[in-house]
Amino acid sequence: MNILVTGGAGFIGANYVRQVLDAGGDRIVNLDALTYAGNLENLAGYDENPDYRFVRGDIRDRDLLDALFAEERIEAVVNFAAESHVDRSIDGPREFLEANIMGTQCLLEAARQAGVARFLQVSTDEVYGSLGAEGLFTEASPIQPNSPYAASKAAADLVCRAYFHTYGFPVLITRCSNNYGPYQFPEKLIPLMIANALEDRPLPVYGDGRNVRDWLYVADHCSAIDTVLRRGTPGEVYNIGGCNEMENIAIIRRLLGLLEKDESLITYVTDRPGHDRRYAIDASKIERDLGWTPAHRFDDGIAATVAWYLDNRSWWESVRDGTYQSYYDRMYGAEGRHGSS
Ligand code: NAD
Ligand code: TDX
Repeated sequence: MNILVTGGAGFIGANYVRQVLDAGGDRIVNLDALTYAGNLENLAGYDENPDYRFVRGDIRDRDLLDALFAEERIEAVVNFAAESHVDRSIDGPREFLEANIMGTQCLLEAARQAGVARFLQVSTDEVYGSLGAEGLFTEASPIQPNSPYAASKAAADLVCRAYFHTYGFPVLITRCSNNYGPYQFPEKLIPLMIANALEDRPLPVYGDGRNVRDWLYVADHCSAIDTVLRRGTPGEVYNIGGCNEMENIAIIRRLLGLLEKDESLITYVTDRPGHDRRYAIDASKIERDLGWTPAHRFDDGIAATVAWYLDNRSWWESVRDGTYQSYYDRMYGAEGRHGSS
């Protein structure tokens, strides 16, 4: 297939591009705006692959999309492109709404006009809001987003839904739980804690540290996306998860253990506003209908992730300077919202 991957220079997109090109048999055009989160280092070595082309551009650029769909004879789209960090969305919601909602609509419209056969929207469990101590999100759970990021992803999902129902455009939606693994930008919990611990810097734990996330190794998310892209039923939503709920503080203690660092680095800071308490995914539909299950156990995935950050120190050190550093200071510095409490 000729696949347009958007946001393929980010964390999950780059892992997906690698996985598909390594498997062979498809051509990938990777369209990425290279925001602070996009990094071509994530695809180092793939530039020479004849089945791969990188294009720098925005999913809101309709003329560029029309040209790409025509010249590359795109048959399928996988839309990873998005602003993805909850804390940044609290700091500045507007770009999230513009990129994630209007960007998705622009991409949908261009793909529809071009007669694309499959359009997969990479969404998130955050569109369902927060769970109490019991229960799991199913595909039928109400959409109740709580952060500007989650609201922007929920709105994009609804636009996708409307394109299926109104135009019969073959949209598939996946909603995955928290990912971890190589190439994750060190603003997200796991890589941030690894990098800070390796530099003997404080590990900022929001609130009481007992919020629960359901962690999935990124390669498993990518294999699930690929399964849905090729075999999912248009118009359907598929939850993706690892059945691996953990409190943040337990993850942090595990990382400190693997890195042989002291727990005195743990620093409780002011909670994230509107912080969702618990996410947990019921992924029985994708298992039942498409036969997908995760291939990596958490113990193995987290050990591989820590090993990757140890082996690729120059990767995360270089993304921690410049723009990222000034953002980091604003969020966590003395006057930042997350200053120590
Ligand atoms: P990321 O922030 O690492 O990467 C996003 C990529 O999109 C970057 O390369 C960026 O340059 C690009 N991008 C942003 N805006 C763009 C635009 N307007 N046009 C073109 N490119 C643009 O994000 P990620 O963690 O890899 O997440 C990828 C997708 O998966 C997102 O849609 C996110 O909502 C979703 N998701 C993420 C997780 C997770 O745990 N990280 C879980 C479920 C779903
Ligand atoms: O410094 C921190 N301290 C802390 O306690 C950071 C960055 C996070 N946290 C907490 C907040 C959350 O409870 O850790 C948990 C995970 O935080 P993030 O890594 O920011 O992820 P989350 O907010 O759960 O959202 C992620 O999963 C769903 C991704 O960033 C989204 O893109 C995805 O849709």
